[in-house]
Parts: sequence; C-alpha cells; structure tokens
Amino acid sequence: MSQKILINNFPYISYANKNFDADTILEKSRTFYEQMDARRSVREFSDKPVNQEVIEKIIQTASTAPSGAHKQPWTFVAIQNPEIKSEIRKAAEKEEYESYTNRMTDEWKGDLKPLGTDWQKPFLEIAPWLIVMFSQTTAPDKSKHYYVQESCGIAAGFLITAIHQAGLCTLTHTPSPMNFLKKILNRPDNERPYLLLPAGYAADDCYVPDIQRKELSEVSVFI
Ligand code: IYR
Repeated sequence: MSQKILINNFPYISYANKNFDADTILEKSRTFYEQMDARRSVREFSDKPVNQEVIEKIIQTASTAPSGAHKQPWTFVAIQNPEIKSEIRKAAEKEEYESYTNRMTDEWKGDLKPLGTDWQKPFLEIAPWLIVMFSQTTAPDKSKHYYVQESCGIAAGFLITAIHQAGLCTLTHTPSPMNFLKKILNRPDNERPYLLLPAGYAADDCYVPDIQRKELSEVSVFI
C-alpha cells in the first residue's frame, strides 16, 4: 500500500518507479513506438457497434491527462443516437461546403489533395460513436481554469491513443466554425467545442493515404 503523508497540509502519497532495467525500458519504448506508428487517421468507418463501456473507459483515460492546476478543463460528449449524429453531419457539411467552396485557400486545398478530403463527411453518421470534446474556459461555477488549450490538446492526444490501443480507429475532425456543436448538444456557456472525433472500426475496404512520417532527425535536436 502506498505511504500517505501531509506536505504543507495537503495529502501526498509516495510514488515509486516501476524498477524496470534499462533493456526492458528500451524494449518497451520501441514496442510502444511501433504500436503508435501503426496508428492512422481513418475516414471510412464500419457501422459495427462498439459497447458504451469501451467509450467510457477511453474517455476516462483521456481525462487522466495532466492539466493546468489539475482543473481537467474538458467535457466529452459521446453520441450514438442516430438522429443527433445526422443533425451533426448536416450542420458540419454545411460549414465544410462553405469552407471548401469559399473559405479555404488554393494552397490549403492543394495540401489536402493527397489526403482526399472534401466537404462530405459520411463518417459522422456511419461511425457508431462521435466524441465531441469541449474545452471549459472556466469551471461551471466561473472559478478559473488555466492553460485550457494546452490541457485539452494533451487530453485529446490521450483520447486518440486510448482509441487506437483499444483496437479502434478515429479521426480528428475540426469543422470550422463549429459552434453548431454547442447548440445541438446543448452545452453551457463556459464550454467551447474543441474537437470532434468519430470512433469505431475501420470499414472492411478501408484505404488510407500512403504517407510517410518525418525522420527522427527532422523532428528533433539532441544537445
Ligand atoms: N476541416 C476540413 C478541412 C481539413 C483541414 C485540415 I488542416 C486537415 O488536415 C484535414 C481537413 C475537413 O475536415 O475536411
């Protein structure tokens, strides 16, 4: 059992290293990299159902993310109701149509060509779950939250990792503007839509772009 003490009058518990040897740590870091390198953003989903309990655990995992002053400034709305998914698809496609037609630059659309995206978002109806992540600009009682964008970015990373490691697929979708999500999902004033992620199985005949990741030397500097 972990040792409990008071420091500055706050409860602390002892935290012990796992005591893996150096070779085991190297092996674990390699294995996890390989698992994560196998993750891909999926745009073609199967309608095969996923148990709510799985989505609950995935959201609990995301909510273990570190956050400013441990305020956990996020709300995850998990949707499997087909009518609400349709409503979200309709509203998202309206914005996306406008974006692809009038708002996005040619350079932007050129950059997206290899990914094959367009304004149509059938996955919003087909995937068994949509998870809409809201950032909380303040707490519900208006008390302060800190580093909200950073905290939510980290939690989104945990969410994506949890979905992938459960053997499911997701996609970060950010229709812009996405205030319609606040309206459809009836969220309070202190919340802003942050990210929309479908979650489920990839379609049987799913193809993803054959993109390559940057080499370690391109993304890092060791000093
Ligand atoms: N939100 C649009 C456009 C889009 C933008 C970027 I940057 C992407 O990496 C992918 C898509 C859409 O979802 O299609």
